[in-house]
Parts: sequence; C-alpha cells; structure tokens
Amino acid sequence: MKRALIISLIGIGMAQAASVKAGGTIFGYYSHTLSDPDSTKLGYNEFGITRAYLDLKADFTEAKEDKQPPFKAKARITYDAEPLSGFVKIKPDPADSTPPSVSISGVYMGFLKFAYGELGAFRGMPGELWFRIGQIPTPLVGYEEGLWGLRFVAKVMTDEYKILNTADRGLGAEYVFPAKYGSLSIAYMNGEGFKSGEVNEFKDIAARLSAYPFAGLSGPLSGFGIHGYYHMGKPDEDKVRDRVIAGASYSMGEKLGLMFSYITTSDGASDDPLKGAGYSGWAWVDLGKFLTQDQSFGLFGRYDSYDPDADTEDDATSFMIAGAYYTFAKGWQVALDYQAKTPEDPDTNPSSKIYLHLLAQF
Ligand SMILES: [Ca+2]
Repeated sequence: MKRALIISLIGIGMAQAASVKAGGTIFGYYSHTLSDPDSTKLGYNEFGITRAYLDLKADFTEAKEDKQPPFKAKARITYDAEPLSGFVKIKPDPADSTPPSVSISGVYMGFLKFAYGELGAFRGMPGELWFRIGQIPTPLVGYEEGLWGLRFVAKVMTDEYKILNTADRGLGAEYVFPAKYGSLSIAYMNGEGFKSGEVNEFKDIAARLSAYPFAGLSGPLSGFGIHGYYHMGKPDEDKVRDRVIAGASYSMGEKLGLMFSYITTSDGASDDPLKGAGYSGWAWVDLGKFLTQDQSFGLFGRYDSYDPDADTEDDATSFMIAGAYYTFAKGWQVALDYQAKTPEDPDTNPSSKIYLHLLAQF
C-alpha cells in the first residue's frame, strides 16, 4: 500500500516534469574606427562581444500520450553578459573636490535578461492568447527585431536611442490573431527597464498592435503590415515618459523585408515635457533566396534620425548602416558593414566604423 502510494507520487512528479531546451546566442564583432569626435580614437580597433545569451526554455505541458491539458504553461530564463563598466555608475560627492577614482577591467558580467512564466494557447480558442509574468520582453522592441532580423549587426532604433527598454519586470498579455493577421501585445511594468529597480509606485503601460490586413490573400500584398505602439509612463509624480510609434512593413518571407516607422516621445516635467521625434527606415534583401534554392546571403541598409528635444538646437543624431551578410548555416552568419553616427551639430565630427559581425545562435 505504502509502496503503491510512493510509486503513484513519483508518477505524478514525472508527469509534471517540464521538458527543458537549452540554447545560446553569441554576437561578436571586430570594429575599426574610421572617424570619431575624439581624434585620438582614429584607427582604434577592437574585438568584442555584445551578446552572450544562455537560454533555458521549459514547457510544462508538452504533449503527453494520455492527457492533454487545455492550455500550455511555459517558462524562460535568459542570462546575458556585458562588460562590467556598463554597470558602474559613479555619483561624485559635490562636497569632495577629489573625483572618485575607479578602475574597471574588461571583464564580462552576467545579468538577468528574461525570467518569466507564461500561460496560454487555450484549447478551442482561435488564435493564441498568452499571459506572462516576471521579467518579460516589452511589446515592441523584440517584435521589430524579429522583422529586422539583423540584431547582431545593430539594435533597432528604439533600443539604440534608449527610447524603449527591451525587457522589464511586469505583466504581459499577447494575442496572436489566427491565420497570420497579426498580434496585439500589452505590458504593465515597472517602467525602469531590466537593469534598474523600481523607484516608485507608478507603473508604465504599453501596447502594440500589428495588423497584416491582406494576410488572407495569396498575392504579394499578404506581406504588408501596419504597426501602432502607445506607451504611457510616469517615472515620477509630475513627470512623463510617453511614446507614440506608427509604422508600416513589407516582407516576402525570407527573401525581402523593409520597414518605416515614425516615433514621438515626451519626457520630463508633465507640464512642460521635452518633445522628441524621429524615424527609422530599413531594408534587407536576401539575394541567395532569390537566386538559388538553398543559399542565404544578401544586402541591408538602414537610416535613422532622432531629435530628443524639438526646442533645443543641433541635438539630433542620424545613424546610417549599410552592409552585406552571408549565412554559412542556419543560425551562423557573418556580416560586413559600415555604420556612421552623424550629430546635427556641425561642430561635432561624425563617428564611423567598419564592422565584421558574427551571429551564432543554437
Ligand atoms: Ca515605475
């Protein structure tokens, strides 16, 4: 009797064990500086790592022969690494005339990028509804990265200019419409991003709607998408952190992708916020997919411009990227590209670099 009970308990335990998949992503680069506001950096070159994901994805409800739960329950933990210097913030003491001296080596420090549980894909419901809790992806950045497909070359504009966080602690809900008509994603979060703790009782709320109105047609129009994003944040009692983004995209599967988006931002005092505006346009074409059956190589380009404050002269920056990539194996790519950041201020020199980028994703 006792033995039977123990065996049945083990049986329950085994039925509940999650299936876990481990993965990783490496972004590596070699860069050579062609121009820089600091003339001593001319000719500077370096090897570096910008991402080193350790990814664990668990599915608690993977198909069992006998019993199928009416939903899916999953969880994900992702660690990334960054040079330690990115985490050290120094606040000098105004009373002390000696500035603090800190020596930081190039050691990479691991940090938590994602840690969340998700529940969804309810059986019988059209489309897929998911709920997430924990340190979750925010609604827009990761989605646009999926369309851009070249995150190992550069961050998307909202991430590059720190307009949006890529992950934050909070609650998320996403509904993926049936038949590839798009998705709606909402997040309720601290607002300070994954590298900062909460600072007050206020929460940011954000929503993205992506619609592919012609997804049901078989012709070329099916790849046309429109995107809207609204973000309302309150970093403090009388401060705002609002963003409105509208975009349009077009894709032909793995052959071609392009997108244009327009961004407005409001930051600072709620009665007189800084009004920012910008736009980003990018395109890539996979010549390999067009010309051959199984090869993947192509060209890409992007142009961004962002002005964080319409009332301040010469504070805008434009960002240009042009390059080519080659895919040696699925998830193993290299890109050779040129990137230039040009300040609006004519007295500041642009910074430009040539890169060799690596993606290894497994
Ligand atoms: Ca907050």
